[in-house]
Amino acid sequence: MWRRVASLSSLISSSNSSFHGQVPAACRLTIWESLTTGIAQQAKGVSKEKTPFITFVLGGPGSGKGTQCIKIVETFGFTHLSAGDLLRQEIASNSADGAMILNTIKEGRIVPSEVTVKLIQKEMESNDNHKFLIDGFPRSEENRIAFERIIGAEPNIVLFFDCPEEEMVKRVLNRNQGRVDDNIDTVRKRLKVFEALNLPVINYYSQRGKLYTINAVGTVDEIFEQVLPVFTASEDQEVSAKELRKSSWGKANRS
Ligand code: UP5
Ligand code: MG
Repeated sequence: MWRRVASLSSLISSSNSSFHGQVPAACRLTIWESLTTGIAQQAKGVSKEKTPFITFVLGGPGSGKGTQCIKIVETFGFTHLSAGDLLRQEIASNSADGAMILNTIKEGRIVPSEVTVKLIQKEMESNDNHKFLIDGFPRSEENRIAFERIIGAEPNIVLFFDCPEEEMVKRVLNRNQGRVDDNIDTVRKRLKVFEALNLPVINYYSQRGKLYTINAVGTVDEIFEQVLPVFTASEDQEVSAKELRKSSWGKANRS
């Protein structure tokens, strides 16, 4: 199994050539490390029998996060929590924070961390699934630290959809779903915020060996082909960790 993991690692490791931002070369995948970290920790802010398996899905506006999350859900049975969608639901429900959230999104800025993390926490708590795809979050170091403080967990995997700016702008402006932030002025602001605040988070996870960089140019299926092995490898690891626990339990009971 170790050898299999190592070979998968090299197959899906992030390559510098496909990165359009500033993530350094040291983006090697350490699947085993990221999985065992997740298995060892218990999320204090989410009371569950099973330890959550958390994937953060990052990338600039229009990089295809939501589109790929739908396919990951279909194939691997995750629960998809889009931070942007949760915030838009708050606006639609006329909650106390609705007006503030709407103004922040129109400006392409980041909603205060506490607000977003509480929405994510509520969804995680009320869901029976233990596998979560958290899409479009954390967007800043402050977001990341707030998540760790409130939820008490780190992600097992971080996916980064790496896409050139002109492609992201084209996709967002062609979307036509009536989003208040899908106009050229706000898109430019969103891109600036992404570069200034989200890239440091991506660098952080790269240094922690948790980052999987996906080249987000191509058809939806071509991009998903790169995503597949990340989760196939992690599923294998979940099974092997379970077997490991079972066999050490057996040994303990025999002695
Ligand atoms: N499309 C997708 N893949 C394609 C492909 N391979 N080829 C061609 N077209 C492709 O895709 C965008 C469009 O491109 C779609 O029309 C799709 O069909 C097409 P999508 O999958 O929706 O991309 P995604 O990366 O999800 O883009 P999105 O615009 O949702 O990303 P953002 O990160 O900008 O938006 P989000 O909803 O996460 O956040 C919006 C705002 O909320 C933020 O700007 C911020 O103000 C606020 N926010 C916070 O403050 N905090 C948070 O934690 C989250 C959000
Ligand atoms: Mg989205």
